[in-house]
Amino acid sequence: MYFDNIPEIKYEGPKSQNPFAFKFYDAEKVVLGKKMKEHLPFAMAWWHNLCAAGTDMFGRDTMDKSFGAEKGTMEHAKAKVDAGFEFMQKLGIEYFCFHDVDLVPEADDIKETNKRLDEITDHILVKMKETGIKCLWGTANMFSNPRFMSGAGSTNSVDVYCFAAAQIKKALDLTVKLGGKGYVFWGGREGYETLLNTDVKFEQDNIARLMRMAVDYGRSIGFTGDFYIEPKPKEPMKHQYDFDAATAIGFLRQHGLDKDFKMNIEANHATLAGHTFQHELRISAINGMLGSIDANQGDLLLGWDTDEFPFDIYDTTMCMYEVLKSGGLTGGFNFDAKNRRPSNTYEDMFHGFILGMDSFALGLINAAKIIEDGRIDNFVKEKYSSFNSELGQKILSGNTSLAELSSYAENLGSTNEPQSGRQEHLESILNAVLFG
Ligand code: XUL
Ligand code: CO
Repeated sequence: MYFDNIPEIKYEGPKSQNPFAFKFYDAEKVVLGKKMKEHLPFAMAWWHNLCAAGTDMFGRDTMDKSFGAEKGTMEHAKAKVDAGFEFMQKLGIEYFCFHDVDLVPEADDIKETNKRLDEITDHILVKMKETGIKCLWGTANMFSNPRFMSGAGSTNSVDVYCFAAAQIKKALDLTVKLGGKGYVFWGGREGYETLLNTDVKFEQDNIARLMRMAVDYGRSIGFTGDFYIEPKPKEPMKHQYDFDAATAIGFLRQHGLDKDFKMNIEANHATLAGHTFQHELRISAINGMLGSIDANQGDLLLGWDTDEFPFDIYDTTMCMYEVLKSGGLTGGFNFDAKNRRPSNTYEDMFHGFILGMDSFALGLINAAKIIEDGRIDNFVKEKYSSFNSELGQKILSGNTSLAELSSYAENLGSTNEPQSGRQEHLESILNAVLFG
């Protein structure tokens, strides 16, 4: 037991002052015909919760994530597994996500790393059977090792490209072994620092080739889940090719990968791209590619990826509005979030997840209210109702021409005005629904 002094976290309602209770997340509560826990398949990110200990550019670890073992050993890797499963069980979290090198200390030789990965995933499988906790998605970390300094799929080195291929192959093996629902590509080093030394087309085509090989290999070993691209515009690179959802979707279509891939949308990456979280979700959803979510939030005053636990209820509300309207996720809500550096105790780890899970539960409750209220949806429907006319229908079915539309316009004179967009009114409806 690693978290002896922390009880199982239960729902106690908004009035509860118990720091170790949910105020809004009530797993069994039914919202719009489904239990909260079914709407919100939450996942723990191995890297932030079990590995990251507060080191930043200016200072060392502030948190103790040794879990009683010497760091850099297989004992430590096992202690992380045991602590992680105890943590997830106490919170009622049913999924986890991992990078290959989150699980074990990376050896110099890839064969030795892979042996360690086999050993640790045997142990994880035992824990999964014991607890019923599942794997949401796996991925390969192709950004930390110095060999990836100029990219993985986008590298200029054939050798490095093969190292990337080897890591993806192994990470896919592990994802299948653990029954993962998805496999993520986050292109942390897939981009450039300067165009002076970069052949963008060469690099992008090579990334697509690597993804194609990953799909072929994954399908050949029985992986039936979704591949995901997780868009992010920058950091660590100055420019990253998977800039945002629209760019990534275009890339997938260009290379014939769109049937196998969906988006994993991260809130903080959306705002770094100059979009709202809701925008990225909407663009993915209307293209049939809203797969999974990295649930966190950024700080709009800072220009980097702060990976905070979600707290902004407007954001979680509009997120859940998009998710509900798109029919739910095939993936889940992975808390790609970490405690602030001075929040350095085990208790803080729980507080982070309680905050995040409550924020999404509130978002779900609010989004259901917006949909049940109907005024916003009706307004949008009504806004385009002029296209219900005979001529509007001809436009929508592609059965007219510029000449026909032009002669119609000539007969209109100056009488026709577009209707008000009523933004302020809609914003006030939103507030009334949320706080009324
Ligand atoms: C980095 C990030 C990653 C991905 C997985 O910004 O979000 O942790 O989620 O590689
Ligand atoms: Co992420």
